[in-house]
Amino acid sequence: MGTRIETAQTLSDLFQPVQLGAYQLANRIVMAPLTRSRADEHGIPGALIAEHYAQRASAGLIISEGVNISPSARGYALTPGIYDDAQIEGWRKVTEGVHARGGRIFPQLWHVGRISHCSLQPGGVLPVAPSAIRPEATSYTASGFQPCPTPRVLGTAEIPQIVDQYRRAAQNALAAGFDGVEIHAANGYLIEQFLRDSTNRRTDAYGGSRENRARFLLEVVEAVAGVCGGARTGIRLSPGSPVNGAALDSDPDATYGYVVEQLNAFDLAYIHTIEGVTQGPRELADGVNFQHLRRSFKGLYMANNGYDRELALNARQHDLADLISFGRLYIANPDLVERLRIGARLNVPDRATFFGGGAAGYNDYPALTPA
Ligand code: 8OZ
Repeated sequence: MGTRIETAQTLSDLFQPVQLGAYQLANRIVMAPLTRSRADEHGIPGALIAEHYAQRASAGLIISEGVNISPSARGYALTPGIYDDAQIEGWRKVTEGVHARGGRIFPQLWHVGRISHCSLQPGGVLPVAPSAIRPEATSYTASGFQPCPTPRVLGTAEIPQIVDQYRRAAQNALAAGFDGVEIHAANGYLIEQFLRDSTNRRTDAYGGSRENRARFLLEVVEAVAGVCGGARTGIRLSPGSPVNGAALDSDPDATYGYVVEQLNAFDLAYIHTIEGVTQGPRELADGVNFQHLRRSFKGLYMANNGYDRELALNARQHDLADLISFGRLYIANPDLVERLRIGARLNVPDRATFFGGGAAGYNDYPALTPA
């Protein structure tokens, strides 16, 4: 390459290998989970999706879009699943493509709970949730965005069945060649609906006290880590985000602090935290102390939300995070690691192609150097 002047930025350990649980990652840059609604109507990821992730394999780790753990887990049309053989086969091509380019990939295991619509549910039934509280939120159906209905309350005896669906999804993920899994416990979906006192009015062992509201989350973690091992398991949390009609917990620091302390028993690879409001400002987290969560947790801390090059370099320089995940920037920049490393200009994402459609606005964003 001839002589190159190393700047402080290119020497940042953001671009250096890091041990994350069972794996040495090539760098500390993570592709954040991004729902793009490009699977088929059976939730099977095809060649389009495989190409998309293969293009982004230079990330230290890719976390896939949310993946439905069961037919009832679905709240958005054309999102992929990981509960049947055809889906597992589809994912195998994804993981092979990423591995062939030296990357690592975890699927994000997802159950939407009440953020769904009868038209997306098997048999047209109501979506399920811890309590019968209708969210002020919409679900993306075959006929566009629709208001979510009042959900059906899960019976206590049904809850172990859902935990079991997570367990099987984790087994399927390993069968499909994934390197581990991330549990989606953020953004007002099922796990967080149990956790927050704003969305959980149960009077059984899964509601009431903080310990009871965290029970479902911890049972899911136990099941998934039991399959993958803690060193191949991560979890995503959004203590300060009121999205999907879920008002914040009345004491986020105490509730998520309790969760993180309990997670230490499972030796997870990481917590992946949305700092601030999902897809919104970083600042407005109603005083949630993310650094306290980080210090309470034994594994690595993966920070997310609105990071750019400068914020990410700063986070490493001042040791505010172990890894940084980028969502929006990864939509339009398949070679984001290289662009950040040399400070190159970034492609601008096109909102019109975020959800649904084909290769346009998905696989046609150029790399600096054509692959
Ligand atoms: C945007 C659109 C659809 C789903 C999340 C899985 O917020 C999502 C999601 C985001 O976690």
